[in-house]
Amino acid sequence: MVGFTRLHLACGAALLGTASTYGIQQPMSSGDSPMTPVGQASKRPLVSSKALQDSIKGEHLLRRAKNLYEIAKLGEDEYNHPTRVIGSDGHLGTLAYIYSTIAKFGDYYNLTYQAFPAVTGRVSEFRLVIGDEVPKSAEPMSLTPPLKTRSPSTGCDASDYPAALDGNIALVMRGKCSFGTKSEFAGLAGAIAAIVYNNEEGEVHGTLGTPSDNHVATFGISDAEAAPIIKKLEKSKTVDAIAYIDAEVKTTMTDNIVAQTTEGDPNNCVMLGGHSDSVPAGPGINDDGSGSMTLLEIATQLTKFSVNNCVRFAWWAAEEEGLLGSDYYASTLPEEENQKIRLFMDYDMLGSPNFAYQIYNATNEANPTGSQELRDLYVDWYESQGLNYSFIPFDGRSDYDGFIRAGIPAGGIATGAEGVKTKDEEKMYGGKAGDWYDPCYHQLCDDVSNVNMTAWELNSKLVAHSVATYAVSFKGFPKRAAVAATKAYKQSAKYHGSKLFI
Ligand code: DPN
Ligand code: ZN
Repeated sequence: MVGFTRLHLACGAALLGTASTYGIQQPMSSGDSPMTPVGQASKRPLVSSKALQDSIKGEHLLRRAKNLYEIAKLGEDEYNHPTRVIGSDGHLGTLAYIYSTIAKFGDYYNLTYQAFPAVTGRVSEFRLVIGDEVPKSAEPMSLTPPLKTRSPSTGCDASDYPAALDGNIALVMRGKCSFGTKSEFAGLAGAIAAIVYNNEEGEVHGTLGTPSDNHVATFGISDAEAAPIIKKLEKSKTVDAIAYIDAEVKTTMTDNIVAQTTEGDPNNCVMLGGHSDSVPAGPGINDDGSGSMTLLEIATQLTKFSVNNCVRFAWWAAEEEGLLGSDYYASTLPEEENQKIRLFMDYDMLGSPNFAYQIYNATNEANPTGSQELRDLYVDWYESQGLNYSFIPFDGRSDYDGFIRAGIPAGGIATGAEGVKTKDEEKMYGGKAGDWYDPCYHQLCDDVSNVNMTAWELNSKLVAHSVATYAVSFKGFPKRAAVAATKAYKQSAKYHGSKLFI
């Protein structure tokens, strides 16, 4: 075990285990030390996009990525490989690294931990046999309970689940309502398990979302593997099946870190975030070491400047468990605090090895007004650099989700996860068509070598541009409207992080 104590500290308190505990090198040359002493704010020049962009250096980012990998190794005792998953020493070390880096800047930032409960699931073993077949696509849903027919509809009404289901396994089509709702109805009807089959092509990588006592063990299977079973069911009404899952759902306390400039109009904040955690499988250096270290570097460089508007940085925890930290933050903001956030910018996966320059296609039609102005800021910047860019769906795959649902304009950039690069994109960005944008996505090999430094440095400059632009002025940026979750977004978002929930 590493010598690390869990920390919950108020801003300014002494740190018990700082980054130096781990032999982590701070990039001193990147401007950590020459901080303007407290009370001399006026002596700092007003931030400009050019100055902040110029301060971004690939070597500083790389140093931080290496630090993060060393921190991920703290997870080895428990996981046998580097990881920064919540609850691990790798994640606690990440939080200490971020916190201690920002704490050095004294009262330039108001720095806080926000603790919240994160519900996590673990499936140690499972087996599903339907008829004589073992469906290859069978995958237990995240947050499925352990194990404690038939329903041909989408199963979104209790009446879709007949009494005959008691003691049996429900087979339900995907669609219309969440997987969690289906599992709950199946449980209430006495089913011992539920299988949701895809209503479109492919496998179902789903999550049940917020746990309920009525949830039953739930699997997803592909449309192709469901088709013959449905045929049999149409003929014979029942098919023999065996389901087994050994799983656990538990609650871990973890923390978001939020740092806000003490200077700048506190009623008009530009907010940005990346996630501090990784999946259990690996160290998460691109996902989202890239975004979270870009934020740390920009928060460092920003201390050389003064700002007109408040700048608020967030490092979310438990993104990989379903955007839990950002959801908690956005959904618990009092109305008055919600109104102070002019926009939220999401920075998750900025240096994928087989990258594309992706911009979330966040329109004002489907999202809070201002989202599109942010989208266009990214467009203008890539165009000004003579670079190509691609719009990608704004459908709930990262931490912007809670903000949009809370009525706050949002957007962001990314470089791609498990998606496959097209021929056109190969022409636009180089790399390799047919391969994933990030071939190490959610795997052990997401290490320091899994970051394309050109893409990461360039995107970090764009992040710097976005921060500096709004730190100086919101001129031309739409005023905040009252909180009203956007219906169009709610209808189109089908992801909650990397998992489908509907
Ligand atoms: N939210 C990312 C993850 O943490 O798995 C994946 C992702 C990022 C997907 C950005 C699309 C865009
Ligand atoms: Zn991520």
